[in-house]
Amino acid sequence: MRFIHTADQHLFAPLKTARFSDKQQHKQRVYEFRDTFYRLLEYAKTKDIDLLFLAGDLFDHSIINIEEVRRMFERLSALSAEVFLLIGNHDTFLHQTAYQHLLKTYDIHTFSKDAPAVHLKDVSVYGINTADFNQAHLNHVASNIDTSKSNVLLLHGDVMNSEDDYYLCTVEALKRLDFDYIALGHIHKHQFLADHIAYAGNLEPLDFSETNQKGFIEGTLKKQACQADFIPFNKRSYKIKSLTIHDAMRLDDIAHDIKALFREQDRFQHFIRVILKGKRHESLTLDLKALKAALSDDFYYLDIKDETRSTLNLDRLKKDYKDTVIETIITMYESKKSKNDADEKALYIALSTLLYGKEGVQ
Ligand SMILES: [Mn+2]
Repeated sequence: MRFIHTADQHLFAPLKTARFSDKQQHKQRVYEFRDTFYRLLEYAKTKDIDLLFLAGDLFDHSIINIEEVRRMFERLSALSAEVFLLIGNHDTFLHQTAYQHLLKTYDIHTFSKDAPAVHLKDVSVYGINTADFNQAHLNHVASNIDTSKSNVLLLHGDVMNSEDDYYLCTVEALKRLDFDYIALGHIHKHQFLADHIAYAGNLEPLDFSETNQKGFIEGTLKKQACQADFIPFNKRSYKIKSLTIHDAMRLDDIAHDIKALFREQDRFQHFIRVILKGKRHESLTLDLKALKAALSDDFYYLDIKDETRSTLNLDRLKKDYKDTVIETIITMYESKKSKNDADEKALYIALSTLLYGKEGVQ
């Protein structure tokens, strides 16, 4: 039997940490999450998938529209595959009666504490929702399986870091159980913990903390010989590169080099962050807004971080500009008790503007 294991779609999540510059782009991205999931369902049809495992956090609980959920379930029920939905820590609203009713209406298999198993002809699928998990319950479920059939377990939580709020148990404990495949959700980085135990990861990355490839797991379920592979599937990626500049470079040169870091198809497709490092000339105000604006037609999404150092020498300036506002500003900065990055940035912008004026991008 062919299966697909996917998790953590976080559909309709507000994507607060991705820092979109405009509302339209944010909205487009929210719908891309859904569209990638729909694309996966189309893929499942073409591959004659028998079993679709949704290992939790299909939705994100913040703001959800029941009609969107209903339409999603309608799509799922149109598949010839049997669909199994586990409830993670982000979509606990699915425990509510209205949603449980919808799931039933659309023939989507779910799990509860009292009914953790779905028995089909050759396979039994078990699931413990995040809210229902405890070790004794897992042991109880595992001890009652029929080992003459193929058995699958769906779980949503952490099995690597015992400090996580949703820690379940160790990987070793899972390996000791008699399941032929264990489909995990919660950790967004896809990984195999054994040949038959895997996190699928999420389908589309949420923000710059998720730069690894995204996708799902496709496999063939066999008694004690499960074969499964990761399939890349995301539409967009988050990519981070650094650019070391030198003090002879002006804003135009920097803009040119930022663009040259990426292939054209990547610039127009992905979320890109460039970290500027190295030394900038003391006369250069690194106006990131101006730089981004100059490159806005060349990138789908561009974020620039400034970690450069100025060639300005504060001690020399204090001497050269004694009894002027320049000396005053430097002295004020130096006497400030708790200084942060923003203070330093403000100081250098003020000084280079006073000394050299402001520069734009041609
Ligand atoms: Mn989760």
